[in-house]
Amino acid sequence: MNTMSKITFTMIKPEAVQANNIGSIVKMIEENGFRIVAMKKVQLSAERAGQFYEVHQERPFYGELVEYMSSGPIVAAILEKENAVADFRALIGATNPNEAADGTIRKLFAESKSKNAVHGSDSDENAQIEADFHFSSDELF
Ligand code: IDP
Ligand code: MG
Repeated sequence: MNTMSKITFTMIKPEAVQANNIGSIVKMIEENGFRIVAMKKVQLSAERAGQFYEVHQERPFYGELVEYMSSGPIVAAILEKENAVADFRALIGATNPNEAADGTIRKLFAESKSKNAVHGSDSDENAQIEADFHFSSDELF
């Protein structure tokens, strides 16, 4: 287990990809000191999206979330930085863009609480699980 929190996992969500915001979001990620270890554009099946968000399966928005996250391509990436998980959560802002701080990715690019532009891991353990879910070791650089 890496106690330095060197990596986090992110997805640029379907509405942000659809709105041609991949470049703007990646620019903010790099300008804030994150190194891109791996990155790819993929479309998740409903089954894969459901597996990814399995921890939320009892929440009322689970069905909507799975449908949304499989509705179009996403960009998945592994990011490296000291304190990566906490620093990336700070960069993306609150889940609800109406509550996100000025200058955060969600404040700038999110449409709503559900269509909120980006995912960010919430712990070192989940960052590793999520990275492993999307990437194999030969895709990491
Ligand atoms: P987070 O992405 O900020 O960590 P979580 O509570 O882990 O937020 O929720 C996962 C995702 O589920 C959110 O990013 C958002 O897309 C969606 N979501 C969260 N809460 C709601 C809600 O109340 N209504 C609809 N979608 C929601
Ligand atoms: Mg979360």
